[in-house]
Amino acid sequence: TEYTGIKMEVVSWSEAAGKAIKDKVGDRKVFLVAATLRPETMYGQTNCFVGTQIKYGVFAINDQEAYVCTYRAARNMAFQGLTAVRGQVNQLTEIEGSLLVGTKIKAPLSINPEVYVLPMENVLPTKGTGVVTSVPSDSPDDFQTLTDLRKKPEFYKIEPSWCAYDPVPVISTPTYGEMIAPAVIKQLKIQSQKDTKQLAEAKEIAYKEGFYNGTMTVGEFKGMPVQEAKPRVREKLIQSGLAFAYAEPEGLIISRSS
Ligand code: ZZB
Repeated sequence: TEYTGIKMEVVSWSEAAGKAIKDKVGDRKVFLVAATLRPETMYGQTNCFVGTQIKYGVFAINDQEAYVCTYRAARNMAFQGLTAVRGQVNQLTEIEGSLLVGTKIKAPLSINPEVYVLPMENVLPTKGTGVVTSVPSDSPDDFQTLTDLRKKPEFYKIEPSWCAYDPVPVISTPTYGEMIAPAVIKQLKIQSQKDTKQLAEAKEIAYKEGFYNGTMTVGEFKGMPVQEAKPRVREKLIQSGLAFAYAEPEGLIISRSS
């Protein structure tokens, strides 16, 4: 699987993450790195998700930059030539996902340029980087999780202001209008992020609908079919240093339909 690694620069750490990380990274800029298959939706990012129980590492990529992701992802990146020394993983420290919640980060290309890190129950430690950028307009998982968090912020131990950004329309389709994810969530009568079976079906529908029938409604490629805009947005992100190509070795992937 060929992902795009989105570099979300830390603007301010949560109190707990600040204590755990600040003096461990030297002068490096630190980025949470999200793996996405939908670079064209980055205009609509409203937050970012981590798994509260997942162990993340902070990895030195070189003397200037450090990435926050799972060890597994850092190792793959090292073998894809993204680190100063090929194949070499330099872990500066480790941190649990729960402590990252509340950190403020930059969201490349997004209408909301700075967003917060929030908890999601269904983040898989075995896929991508373990960091998921959230586009609730086009990802049913993201829409449902954001809805859950907004209903019960105390339960999820978050400040209401961290999940205050509304979904931003990015893609329109003839069948689902200007926001696919909330429409599919409603159609399948999904109630919570615990409805994982229906959410997998919703994701499948949303992927197909967006890719084959979607038209961009924002950004530089507004009016263009998603199929044509997707590689262009990706290229633009990579050229401007906001993202990089990240491949996941075949056979280790939890398949989309499973
Ligand atoms: C932004 C985005 C916008 C995404 C969208 C999807 C959609 P797949 O197809 O199963 O490989 N993701 C990435 N890593 C993880 C993880 N560790 N655990 C859970 N979810 C993860 O899934 C790839 C997509 O799943 C990625 O693309 C990411 O969310 C999420 F509008 O990034 B995506 C209809 C989907 N729309």
